[in-house]
Amino acid sequence: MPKLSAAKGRIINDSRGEKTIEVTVFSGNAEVKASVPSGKSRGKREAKSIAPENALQNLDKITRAASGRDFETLREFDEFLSAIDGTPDKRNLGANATLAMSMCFARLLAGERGIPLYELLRRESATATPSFPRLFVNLINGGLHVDQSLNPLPFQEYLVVPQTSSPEEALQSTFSFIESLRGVLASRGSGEKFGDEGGFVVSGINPELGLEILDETRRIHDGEVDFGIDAAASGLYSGSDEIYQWRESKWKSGELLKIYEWIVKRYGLLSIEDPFDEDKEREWVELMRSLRREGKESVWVVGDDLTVTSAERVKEMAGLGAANAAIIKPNQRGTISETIAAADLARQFGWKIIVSHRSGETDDDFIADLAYGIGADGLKSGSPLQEERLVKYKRLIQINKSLNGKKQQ
Ligand code: 2PG
Ligand code: MG
Repeated sequence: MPKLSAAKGRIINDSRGEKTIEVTVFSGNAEVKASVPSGKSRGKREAKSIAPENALQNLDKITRAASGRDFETLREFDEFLSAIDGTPDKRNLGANATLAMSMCFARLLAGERGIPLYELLRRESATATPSFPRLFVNLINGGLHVDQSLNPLPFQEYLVVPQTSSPEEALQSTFSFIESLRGVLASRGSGEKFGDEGGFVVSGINPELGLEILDETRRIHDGEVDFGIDAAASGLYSGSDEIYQWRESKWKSGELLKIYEWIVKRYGLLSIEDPFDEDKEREWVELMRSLRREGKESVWVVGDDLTVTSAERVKEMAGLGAANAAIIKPNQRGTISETIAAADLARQFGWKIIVSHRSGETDDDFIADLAYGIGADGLKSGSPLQEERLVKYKRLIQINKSLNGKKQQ
């Protein structure tokens, strides 16, 4: 089993131009690397990343504590990380430091066993059958992911979801959708501006406008696609007056519910992520009930800030009936095995799972192996116009090619 001999790290820039860490771990002759992303619209219950400089300082502490130890499984290594951190949210070592180490260890183990990373991750899961996820591609960026001087739309993400699980077809459909979307935006006089995840920026205050534009594009697009949104509503919520607000617009929760009911009907939405604040579970339950009443229970009501990739939170929210799908983000937990445990539990409750990037990304493609290996229903990785997002989609295609190669042998 891999023994860690050293870990060294450096500070790199993420896709937003902010600092993050890249870690290299050495074990015998092997050398592996991992870098970690960072979010902007973070849930308050997420594991805590710390300043990159401090996270790097903790690498030595981790390798010293690991010296001479054998770890048989990723879970064993991750439990060791959690134990030396000693807090429920990894604030001592930093969730960025623990995640980078956990990712490196997974790569070391896979290398030592001579199996692909996705296969190692499959074996870490209790319930997984590998399969290709559908792509959830954020093509219109809004909310906090956009320079506010551009007057972005209220919802953070307007997602296009090609109706195929072939990664090649899905990516091709996405690129051709983008070309048509460019035409539609130009005809509306909207110049090309981009948000944090490489999607287009549309100025306006009406939350429906992003869907209207995608729908106009869908009518000329050659290929079947669904739509989703991430309202990222915790960022819209003002607790003191119990109101959701975006610039001059204000909505009570009941009014927001009406908007969701309408757009589900109007655009046949596949998914709604973070429709309400992370602490307003009752509002989520209301939405689930209303969708059921309307015969729309197949819509994915997706927890992100609500569930923060925590098995505990997933269990609690499933008990309340607050959602039926979960975003799975490794840096919300800080280790890969805890991330997989949350995904496993969500699936046991019959939920859909969507593995996701963060708005500040690196060129690490780990989440593609994760999504395929644990058989996630979706992979959310932003617009392929941004290289840091595209590498994840390309990795899925590479996995597919390697599987087809094997079949032909
Ligand atoms: C989200 C993410 C990623 P952030 O809310 O789902 O798209 O954004 O990384 O800023 O939390
Ligand atoms: Mg989200």
